[in-house]
Amino acid sequence: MSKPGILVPRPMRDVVMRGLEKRFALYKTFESEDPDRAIAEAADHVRGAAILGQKVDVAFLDKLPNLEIVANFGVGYDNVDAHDCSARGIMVTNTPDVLTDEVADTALGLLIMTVRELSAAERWVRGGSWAAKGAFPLTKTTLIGRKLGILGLGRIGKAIARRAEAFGLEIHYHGRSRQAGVAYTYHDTLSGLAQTCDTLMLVAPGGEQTHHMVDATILKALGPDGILINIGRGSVVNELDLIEALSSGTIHAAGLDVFEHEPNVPQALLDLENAVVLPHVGSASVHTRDAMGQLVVGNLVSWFDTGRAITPVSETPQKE
Ligand code: 8YV
Repeated sequence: MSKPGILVPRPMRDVVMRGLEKRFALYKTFESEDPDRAIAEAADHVRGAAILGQKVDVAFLDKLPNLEIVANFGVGYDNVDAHDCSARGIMVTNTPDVLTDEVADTALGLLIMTVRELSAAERWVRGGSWAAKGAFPLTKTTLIGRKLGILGLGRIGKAIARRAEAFGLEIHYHGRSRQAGVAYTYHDTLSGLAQTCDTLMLVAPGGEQTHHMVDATILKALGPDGILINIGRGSVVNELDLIEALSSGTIHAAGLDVFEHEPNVPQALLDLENAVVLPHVGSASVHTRDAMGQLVVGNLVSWFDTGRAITPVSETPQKE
């Protein structure tokens, strides 16, 4: 029997390429000078796709009449229109769990960097200011006694909460519904959460439902001592409102791993001393990215061996 065809529109980690090459006929259309033509030529043979960030929408699906499964590299899959896939009977998988601890660790690191101004402090040493000017100014904010509000208490949100508990923070959350078996304080609105807390940790997925949820009103509710951390998706925050809030002192500081138009970060944000910016590195260790890659391969192999995926997304549940 011929090997199932897998579309790989963008280069992926070695662990993915090697894993897929063993089992499938790969269509690495990024190698073509005309990727659109390469996709059209491969289309009839393609039964699966390994996806890294690019849009999987109706236009994409229309090109691939025999597609059975979209294996997304990443836990977030706002790049994939999972409802359209579901309507066509196409399985969608993501890479949960294997990145939870890495992203939660990064989130706590970013929070401490932001509250204690650690990137500015490092620049102080490297720029010679320690020797030239003396001690780095005391930070106006401390982690001690903060009230942490988490938007999106999923697997990663809970791992962040567990770590934050160890730091002695009081934990609150907002999400679509109150969660059973969770001792943290639930708020049924985001503005209620922001009003109560001085630290807001965004772990929400991207997509229409969360687009610009954090805007001028929420930032005002967070207040002048407020710290905003975004480890989820840039689209959740209205970046212009955030720049204004940071410039005017509406909130104290922000730590951002994700942005609205990655990899582009507005110059106005880069110019602000009270913004700590990271280049979307939440899960970005070799260990964790390899584990994510293995799960992409595992989902495709499992699908074509057994008709079952390992980690289907909620819109395309496994049929029993
Ligand atoms: C990756 C992520 O940056 O898993 C996610 O949702 O945002 C990150 O782990 C992404 O998968 C693209 O490499």
